[in-house]
Amino acid sequence: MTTLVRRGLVTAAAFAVVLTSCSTTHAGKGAEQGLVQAQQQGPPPESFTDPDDVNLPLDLKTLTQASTASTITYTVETYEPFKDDQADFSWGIDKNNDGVVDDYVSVEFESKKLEGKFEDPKENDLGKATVTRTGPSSLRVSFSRKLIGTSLYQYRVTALSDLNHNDEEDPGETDVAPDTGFYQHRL
Ligand SMILES: [Ca+2]
Ligand SMILES: [Ca+2]
Ligand SMILES: [Ca+2]
Repeated sequence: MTTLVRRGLVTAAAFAVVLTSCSTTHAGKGAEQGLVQAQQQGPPPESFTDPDDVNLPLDLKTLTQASTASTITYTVETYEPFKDDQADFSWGIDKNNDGVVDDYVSVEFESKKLEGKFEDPKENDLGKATVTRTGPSSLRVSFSRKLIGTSLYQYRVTALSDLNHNDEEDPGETDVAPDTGFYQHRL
């Protein structure tokens, strides 16, 4: 009887050890996978809504931001559909959060196609940005995270409807989001 109980105890103990080691292994793997996924995917994407507030072809509606370990991606959606040759968007990036825009991500129609750029305020080209149409009233632009270099920055978005076709941003031709300040983006 004593032996049986002991054996039973031993068996139970051994079983417990197996269970523990199993669950430890699983937890470790899960945590590792979670970490790798977090590194690849970054923080969850965020979405912002701008009001239907200008009487222009490009009226900003929804802006999103997302990031991975290597790439930052924005999308823009307007209230009305726009053609490629009407597209003129820029994301003014404030890298050091001092309220002054340092660089721009721009999407414009140039050489008969949509072109994305990462440039400084003097329009010096600092890197490329990849543009994709995602719908009749939306597009996506992505660029290397190295071009920003910090883990927290802010930006604001401008849509330009060049009503007088002078390739300049004139009063009454833009919709800006957010209406005041910046969107924060933590990478
Ligand atoms: Ca708007
Ligand atoms: Ca700045
Ligand atoms: Ca103009």
